[in-house]
Amino acid sequence: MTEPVRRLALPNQPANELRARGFGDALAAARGKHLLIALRGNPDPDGIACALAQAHLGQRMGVAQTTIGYCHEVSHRENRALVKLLGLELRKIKSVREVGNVDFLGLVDAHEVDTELPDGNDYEVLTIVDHHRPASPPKARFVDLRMDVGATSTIFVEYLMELAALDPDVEEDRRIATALMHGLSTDTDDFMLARAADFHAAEQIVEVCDRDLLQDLSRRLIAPTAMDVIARALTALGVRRNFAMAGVGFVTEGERDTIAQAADFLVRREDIDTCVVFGVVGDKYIEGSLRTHSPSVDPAVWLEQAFGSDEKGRPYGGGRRDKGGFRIPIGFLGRVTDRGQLWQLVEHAVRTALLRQSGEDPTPGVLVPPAAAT
Ligand SMILES: [Mn+2]
Repeated sequence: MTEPVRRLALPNQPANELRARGFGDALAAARGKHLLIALRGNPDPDGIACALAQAHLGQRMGVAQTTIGYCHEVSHRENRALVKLLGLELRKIKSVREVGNVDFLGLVDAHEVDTELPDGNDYEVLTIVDHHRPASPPKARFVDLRMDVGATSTIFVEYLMELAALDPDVEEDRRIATALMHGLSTDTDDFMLARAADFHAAEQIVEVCDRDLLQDLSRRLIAPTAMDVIARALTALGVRRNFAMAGVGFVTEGERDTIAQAADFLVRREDIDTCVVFGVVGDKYIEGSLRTHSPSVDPAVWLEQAFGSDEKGRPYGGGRRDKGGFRIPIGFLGRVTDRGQLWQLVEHAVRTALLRQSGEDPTPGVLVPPAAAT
C-alpha cells in the first residue's frame, strides 16, 4: 500500500532522475570531443539559455569543446540584447564543416537540424532536448522530448539539479540561472502558460539568478518596425467568430519577428481565441505566426492541415501548445516584379487556406476588404 502513495507524492521524480542521468551519459560519450549545438531558426531566449546550460554541463562531463552556432539572424532586438548582456559567444554558421572538427551535434529547443545547414545530416546527433511536437520520431543517441513543459529551459534546470547544481557564489552559474529564468518566462508568457514543472524549475534557480540582469533582460521593448507591422496588421485585420487573421505584406528578413509580435498583440483581443498573422519575408517565404488560447486548436496539427507538407513530407507549419508558425517558400514567384500583384496572390492563397481550416466560407473578399489587401 505504501508504494503507490509514495509515487503519488513524487509523480515524476524517478523519471526525471533517469532522464538527467541519460543526458549525462550521452554527454560523457563526447568526452574529449567537439560538440556543436546548432540552434534552429532565429535563436530565442529559451534556445539560447538551453545551449548555454548544455555547454556548461558538457564542460563538467569532459566534453573538450562546445560551439553554439546558429544560421539565421538573431533578429529580435531583445534577443540581441540577451546575447550582449550575457556576453555570449554565438557563432553564425553556414555549414557544420566551417566550424572545424565537429564530432557531434546537439539540438536544444528543436528536434531537427536546421534545413539551412546543408551538411547537417552528415553528423551524428548526440542529444535532442525539446518541447515541440515532432512530426516524426526524432533520431539521436539521447532524446528527451516533453510536451508537458512550457520551456525547454525547465528540462535543463532538472539536468543541472541532478548533474551539477548551480552555485550562487559562482558568476558563471548565476549567468546560466538568469538565462534559464529568462527563457522560462519568455516561453511561458511571463509564467501565465507555465505548468507545474516550469514553476518547480523556476523555484530551483530563483536564488541563483542575478535580479538586476534579469530585469535588464526582461525589459520588453517594441521596435519601431514592429509597431509599423502591428499597425498594418490592425488595418488588415479580419475577424470571423473567434478567429482573426491579418496579412501584413512584405517584411524584410531582419524584421521577420515582427510578424510574431503582431500575432502576440492581436490574440489579446477579447472576442477571439485564435489568430494568424502572415506576410512575405525577404521576397523568399510566406511566413506566419499562429497564437491561440483555444483548447481545441493544436497549432502544429492545425497548421499542417491548413498548409500541408513539402515534397519531402515535412509540414510547412509547426508549433507547440499555444503558438505555431509556418514558412512556405515562394520560389520562382519571388521574381515577380509587380509586388502588389504578388501580395494579392499570396494573400488570397493564405486567406483561403486559413478560412477553410477554421471551417469558414473562403469566398474571396468576404473577410478582408480589398483596401486592406494592398
Ligand atoms: Mn522553447
